[in-house]
Amino acid sequence: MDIHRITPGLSVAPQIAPADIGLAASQGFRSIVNNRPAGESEEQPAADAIREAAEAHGLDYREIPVVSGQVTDADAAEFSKALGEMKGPVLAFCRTGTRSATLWALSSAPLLSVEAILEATKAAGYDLTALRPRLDKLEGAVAPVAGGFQPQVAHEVVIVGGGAGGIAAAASLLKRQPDLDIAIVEPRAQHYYQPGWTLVGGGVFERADTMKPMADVMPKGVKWVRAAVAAFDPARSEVVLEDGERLGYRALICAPGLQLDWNKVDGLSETLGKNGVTSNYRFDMAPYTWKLVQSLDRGKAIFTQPPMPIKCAGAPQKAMYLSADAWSRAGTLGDMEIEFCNAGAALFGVKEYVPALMNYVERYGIGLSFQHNLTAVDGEAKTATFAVTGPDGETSTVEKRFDMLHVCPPQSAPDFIKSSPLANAAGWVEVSPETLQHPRFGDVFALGDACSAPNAKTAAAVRKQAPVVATNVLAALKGEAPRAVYDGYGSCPLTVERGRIVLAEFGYGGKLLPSFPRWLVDSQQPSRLAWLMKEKMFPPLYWYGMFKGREWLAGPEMLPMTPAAHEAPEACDFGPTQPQR
Ligand code: FAD
Ligand code: UQ1
Repeated sequence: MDIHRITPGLSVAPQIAPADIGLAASQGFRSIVNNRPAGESEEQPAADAIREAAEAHGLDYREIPVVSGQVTDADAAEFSKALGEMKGPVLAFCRTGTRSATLWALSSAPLLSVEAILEATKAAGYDLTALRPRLDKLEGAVAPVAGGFQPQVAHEVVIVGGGAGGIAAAASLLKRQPDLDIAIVEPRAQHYYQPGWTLVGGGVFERADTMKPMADVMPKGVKWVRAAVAAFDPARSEVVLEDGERLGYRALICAPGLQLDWNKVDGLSETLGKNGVTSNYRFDMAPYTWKLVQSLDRGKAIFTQPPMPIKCAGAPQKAMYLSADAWSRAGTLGDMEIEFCNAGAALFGVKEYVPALMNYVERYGIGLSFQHNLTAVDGEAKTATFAVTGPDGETSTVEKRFDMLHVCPPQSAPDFIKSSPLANAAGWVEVSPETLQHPRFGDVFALGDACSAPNAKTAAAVRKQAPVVATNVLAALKGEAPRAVYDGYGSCPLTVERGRIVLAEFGYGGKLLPSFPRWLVDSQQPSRLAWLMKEKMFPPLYWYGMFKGREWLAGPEMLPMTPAAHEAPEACDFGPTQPQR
């Protein structure tokens, strides 16, 4: 099969046979358009056989027959409409591919310049210079057809987000294929090392230690598109930027992080950063946590935790223990009343770590209030309101006074993800938890906080996810099934006191996955060595390990090649593939 790519959403080919359809599917095509009238020549395969093969492979199929040398504007309009309606990328064919290319050229003329059209078709192997007078007449003449092609740039891989997941995935891809064409779409000028914010709030790091210019973390060779993605058009393999520009891709990696929903708590945004209300979940606010801790020598401190999932589920407690430790060292702990108000029903989701944490809860005299969900804050009155769910399931409202309030905000998938075709019912980018490939769009992958995999949302998880995504994306680009699998690893270094950490490391189902032997770091006990790692080793592991493609202790587990994947190209579908063990 002789495929000529015109745009990321459309390729054209000379006559294809029913046997070619499986190969087309394995290369990522999701729809077939037949532009050849039936019975044009004797050797022409029956259209019905092609339709049946397409249907058998789950591809959309449509016939828009046009007579050679007589392509009409109405044909072009029908073709454009079909492209808008069918799943992409689309493979269109006729006897030589010229009619299909001509249909694209005519349908694109209202939107693209004539030069761009002629260049794109020439690059694909079709010289349509003879069409120039017709294209000149059409240029800009018709309002864009809904779903018609827009001017666009395309990359082999487009990554949404230049945070932990986006940069790590790019680094892992480049380690495997240094010349890969990758664009990262990221609007921010700064990259934040968020795991450091707990230590800023605990007076150990300066906030400047947790930030680098985005330009400095972009891997060499990657194109940084300084813009925000507004929408996804996975049927066409395109993302839409805020200004309406489109970016095409052969593989998409989504890593836009999650959204902090400050406004879901009434009055919170207005009072954050004053009146004793703070949060380590913000770069600019973490220093205020430490300032408050130092300035308080008596009174009531409340630490809140919203419903799961949140990023770094231990962070609300970490802020609390480090504050309590500081009051303890200052000799004022006895005059402080500390309360942990948690929307959930347990101190930590993996039961093995709870005893070590409870020791600290008792040592610091912390009151535990479960099923307490923060709903409102009145900064001036210094009161926090909670929706409290009782044992009978009934909800009541409880108001508490505070001198210091550390808020971990409610969190959800970014709005532009929630409203996209990539989202699952809960709003996250839907992925297979093992391969991190989208189950409906085989050229889409996701990692980090925005993906639906049920792991602990941490940078530690990203460190293990990035090599899995990189391996599977490269397989997908070759039309192969993904074979690298992620075990759900995530880690939460719980700073129980200044100088000691309970290093929780676990995978799917709460399975303990310690990186070190017990004699070195007993993960269920506070460890000095783990603190040393958090302070001295994890930042370089992040900046110079996972951002440089050095996959220390993070090599992905590979599934064996299935015989089918070896022998029959049509069996290694580019589409959704669950690993078979
Ligand atoms: P992020 O790193 O948040 O990056 C997302 C990126 O996407 C951002 O740069 C953003 O600008 C960009 N973006 C957003 N919208 C768009 C758009 N529309 N178009 C393009 N780009 C967009 N993890 C640990 O492993 N250990 C810890 O100790 C730890 N402690 C933490 C403590 C705190 C207080 C916090 C807040 C987090 C902590 N984490 C910790 C969690 C860790 O920081 C996150 O899990 C990790 O950063 C997730 O990476 P990500 O790439 O998914 O998201
Ligand atoms: C980790 O890999 C990581 O990201 C690089 C973190 O964030 C900075 C962490 O907090 C942790 C705990 C890990 C896990 C790494 C090891 C070696 C246990």
